[in-house]
Amino acid sequence: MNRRSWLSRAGWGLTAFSEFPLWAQQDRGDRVTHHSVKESLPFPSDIQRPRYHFLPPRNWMNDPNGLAFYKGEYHVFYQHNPSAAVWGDMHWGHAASRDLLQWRHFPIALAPTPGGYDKDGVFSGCMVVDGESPTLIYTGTQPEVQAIATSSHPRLETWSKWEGNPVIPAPPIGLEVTGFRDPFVWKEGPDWLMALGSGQKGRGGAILLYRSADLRSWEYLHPLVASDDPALGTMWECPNFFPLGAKHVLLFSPIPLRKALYMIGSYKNRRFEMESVGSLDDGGHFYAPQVFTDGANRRVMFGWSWEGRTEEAQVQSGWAGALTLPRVVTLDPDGKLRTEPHPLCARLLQFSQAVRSAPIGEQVQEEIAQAGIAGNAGRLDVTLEPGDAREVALIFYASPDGREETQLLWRKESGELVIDRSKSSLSSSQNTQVFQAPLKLGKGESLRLTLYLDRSLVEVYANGNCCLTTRVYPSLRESLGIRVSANGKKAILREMVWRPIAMQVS
Ligand code: DQQ
Repeated sequence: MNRRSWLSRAGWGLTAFSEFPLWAQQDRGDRVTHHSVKESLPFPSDIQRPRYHFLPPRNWMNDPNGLAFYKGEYHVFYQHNPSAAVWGDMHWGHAASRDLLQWRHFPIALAPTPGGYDKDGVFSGCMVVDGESPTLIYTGTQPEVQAIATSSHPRLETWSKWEGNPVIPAPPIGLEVTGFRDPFVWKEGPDWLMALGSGQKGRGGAILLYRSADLRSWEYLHPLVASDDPALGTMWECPNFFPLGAKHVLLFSPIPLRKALYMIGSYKNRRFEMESVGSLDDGGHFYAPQVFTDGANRRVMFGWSWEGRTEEAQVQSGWAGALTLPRVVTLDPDGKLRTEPHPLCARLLQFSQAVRSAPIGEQVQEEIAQAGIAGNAGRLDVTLEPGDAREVALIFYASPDGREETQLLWRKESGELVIDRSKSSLSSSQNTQVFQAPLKLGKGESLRLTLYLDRSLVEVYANGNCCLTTRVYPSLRESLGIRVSANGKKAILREMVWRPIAMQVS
């Protein structure tokens, strides 16, 4: 395994453009259950609920499922507990969007059938279109089996489970598996192929490969890829497998690593040979992503951003879990995976406020404040030249009295970008663990940061090659301040641009 390739690759840099027709496209008047503006603000006094990341109207969500662009609309299905803000009683929630940003929430797409093969939960899966027939392929529990459902509804609002389910009733004979779930299906010539998350007892993670002619009758072929490296976990959840440039990419979420990894390699004779492995996101709150192809043929990824607070705090707030922004996945010319926010994200933003070329010191704080740069819902672009500094910091969500603040630090010596949440919240219900991503800067290279701040959900993109999704829960309404600091005399703030968001989405 190429250890150096553990560096995650992420992109940054969007051109903002301003206005967006708010909820104008939302209510087409043909459904009574569509979100109205009023319904979209179910938690008016909650200062931690994200405003522009996707999340259900209420209660729990985890992995994105069945992502698809179908008949001009983007569809997101997701693991959902409809009756509480904690994991359990897994259903598939469903929403659709024309722009990947504003969503109409639909009724539950799939629910457990009492006494059936999915009585204990409708777990993760994907969607394909089989001729004219949109089909969901998912895991039913307990035990873990694979099943399908089809829809003839033009907007995919109603689904029927196939009467012959489950389509794969048990793991292959002779394999002792540590898990058997989360089908990812694609078409290859006349065949449907399925990559299934698994692991071999006493060995390590594995992805099992199946083949079918009709999505109903499946034949086990062999492991698409398997590992006996303990550093890569014991069971690989939520696989995604797709061609990218001249290579193939596998995404998976290994138990017990609590992060999502990618492998780049070659695919021959229906076996995947891994050439490099890396982390998709190092912020500690990104898991089980899914990739689909958008209207312009881009590979687009949504990840699940889980909470970083206690279950009690989740239940009290009435919601838990969100999706990241959609990220475009590409291969760099040097063969590394890059993820950056989808160009449509620029539509979220409005006018900008900026500070340019100022030495980092007391004066610059004045300039930032005078420019009106402050807030908790928008995009912040910052270019810093560290000069002789061993450490530079971008501080956000800072209260005027200094009691709350979140620090993003670049450390020269360790070559790391660190997110320090130890002072993020006065509430003890927040997990304050520190997260870091490797980030070495070449001689004279600037630190280029793009942050999407959305109340408790923060996405950081740095220098086109690292990405951190992190949750923080400031408790004070006035924790909105933004500052920079450096422990050297030559550090310069080359540019700071703040673009607040222009619309209310969640
Ligand atoms: N979440 C689902 C499983 C999947 C896991 C259950 C990953 O299908 O393996 O909610 O978070």
